[in-house]
Amino acid sequence: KVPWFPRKIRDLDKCNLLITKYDPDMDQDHPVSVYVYLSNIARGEPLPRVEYTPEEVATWREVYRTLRTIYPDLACRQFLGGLQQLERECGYGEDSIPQLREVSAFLKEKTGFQLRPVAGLLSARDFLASLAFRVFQCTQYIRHASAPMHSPEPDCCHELLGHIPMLADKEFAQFSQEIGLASLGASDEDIERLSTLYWFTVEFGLCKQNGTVKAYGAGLLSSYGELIYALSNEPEYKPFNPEETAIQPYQDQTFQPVYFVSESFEDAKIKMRRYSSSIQRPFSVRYDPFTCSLEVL
Ligand code: H2B
Ligand code: FE
Repeated sequence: KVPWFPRKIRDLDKCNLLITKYDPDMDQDHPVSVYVYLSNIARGEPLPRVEYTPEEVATWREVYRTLRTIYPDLACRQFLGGLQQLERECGYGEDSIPQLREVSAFLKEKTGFQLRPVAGLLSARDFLASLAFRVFQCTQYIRHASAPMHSPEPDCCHELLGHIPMLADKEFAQFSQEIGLASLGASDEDIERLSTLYWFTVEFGLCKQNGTVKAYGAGLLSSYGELIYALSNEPEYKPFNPEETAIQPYQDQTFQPVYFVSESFEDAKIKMRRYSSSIQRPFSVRYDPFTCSLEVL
């Protein structure tokens, strides 16, 4: 039996299964900020504007300033290009936390991606399904002020600094959507493998550029400590190869012991495509960008 999957963009209203991985009552080491709990945004409603407190803006400033200094050396070209555009055209900077509404409008013009606010970690299936529609589910709250350099859960520093600059790149946007399309109606085992691939590419991926290894994964680009570590000579590097990468165990509590390096985005996309087409499904899907819906063949 094929698991249910969204066919139209408004079906994403049903892709809202939140996972409680880090229960603040259980894990006293990770204080969480007071979440901005978001009701499901009904179709067509504008993204809510958040009035961040001065303390929250101070957290953002510290994160932005610290990371911004190391990006030129360690981030890939596409990321740097995206970030510069966001700084010029979308008010990115250390003085204020960008509003999702503006960032979403910016992305829509660059790559057709749009943001949807989400109150925390979503199930892998729901999260990946939204990518098929070029919708990125994005948290809007910020990490707790007592731990500005670390957040166990995705927060707006991770999304806005790690993910958004990459999603402004056409090729990367395509890569992300294709992982999403491959996930629709897939078995739980295939979702697990696609999540692992997502983890080692979109979150922790490295790629070669002009003979040097650079970071493109959002988990790296939003963590000062791990970004430096990943590009030091401590961790192990393996060439990105979906069959192998998909079954590599990963760490979500500490730094990764191993990172996968792609020759280029082009190369990663071709390999992922080949992998995705090997996933057995009794149907195939095609995305119709005019109606933002899927044709299931
Ligand atoms: N949910 C949210 N809100 N943000 C993410 O970045 C995210 C998620 N990543 N759910 C997903 C899971 C990822 O770890 C993969 C697909 O499992
Ligand atoms: Fe992420």
